[in-house]
This record gives sequence, C-alpha cells and structure tokens, in this order.
Amino acid sequence: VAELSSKDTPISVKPDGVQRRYVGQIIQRFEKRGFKLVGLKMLQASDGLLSQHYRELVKKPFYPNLVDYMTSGPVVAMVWEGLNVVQSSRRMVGPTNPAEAPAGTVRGDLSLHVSRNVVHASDSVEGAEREIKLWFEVVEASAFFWIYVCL
Ligand code: IDP
Repeated sequence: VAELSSKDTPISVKPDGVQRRYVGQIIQRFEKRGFKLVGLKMLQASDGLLSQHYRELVKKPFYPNLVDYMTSGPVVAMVWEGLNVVQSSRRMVGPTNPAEAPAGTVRGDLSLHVSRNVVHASDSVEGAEREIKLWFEVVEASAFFWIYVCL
C-alpha cells in the first residue's frame, strides 16, 4: 500500500465468501463502480488480529462465534482507492444484517444471515486507516527512525 488517505478503504472477502467462490465477483463489483484495487492478500486471520480488528465487539456474546467464523478459512483482504470510497463502498456492501440489506448490495445479493455476511467494509475514515495498518502491517516511517537511532 503506497499511501494512506481518506481515499483508501479496506474491503475483505470473509471465509464464507472465499469458500463460495465470490472473490472474483466482489472484485468486479468495485472495479465496475470505478474504484481501483491498490492492495490485496489472502491470509488466515489469527485470534490476535481479530481481537484488534473487532476490538469494540470482544465483549459481545456472539464474539466467540465471530472468531470461529473469521478463522474458518482464509480471508481475502483488499485496499480500494477512489472518490468517497469509504462511504460508497459501505453502501455497496449494505447493512450488517443481510436481512436488512437491499437487493443490489453485496450482502443483500449474496447472503442471508448476520453471522455469514460474506464481506467486510469499514464504516469510517478513521476505522479505514486503522484497519489498513492492521491488516497490511504498514510500518510507520517513525519506527524506522527509532530503529536507526537505537542501532
Ligand atoms: P459490520 O461488519 O457491518 O461493520 P459490525 O457491527 O462491526 O458490523 O460487526 C462485525 C461483524 O460481526 C458483522 O459483520 C457480523 O459478521 C458479526 N455480527 C455483528 N452482529 C452480530 C450478531 O448480532 N450476531 C452474530 N454476528 C454478528
């Protein structure tokens, strides 16, 4: 990921989306809209990564099931760039609960249940920046400075 800005947002295909072979279709939706794919990797999410990613949810009763779900297979983590991408991509993904997601949204078209909702997208610019750093392990320039100083 070359540069972070409010023009970047993370979108992940969750394990059910990967298992159901929806990666290509989901990429195509965002490309068709006009967004640019600037980062992509497939990884097995760890419990530690998820506890940071979902730090506001760790006390929720469904959290253990959420971790089981998110570790049930690989995740395809992506970063997308473009005008108002945080807000627009979130609209394209739809509400958390697929039962409330309109047809035409990713969740409204491809999923039924809140615990298997196929895709993740950030809901704020601050969240987007935090999640990109978390999933793509962007090392701050200042970290290199301190490593240099310490050596
Ligand atoms: P979001 O993914 O739309 O941003 P969050 O509230 O951040 O929604 O929840 C994160 C994920 O946790 C959801 O996408 C869904 O997979 C799961 N989740 C949220 N609420 C519930 C629930 O009530 N039962 C089961 N799983 C839930």
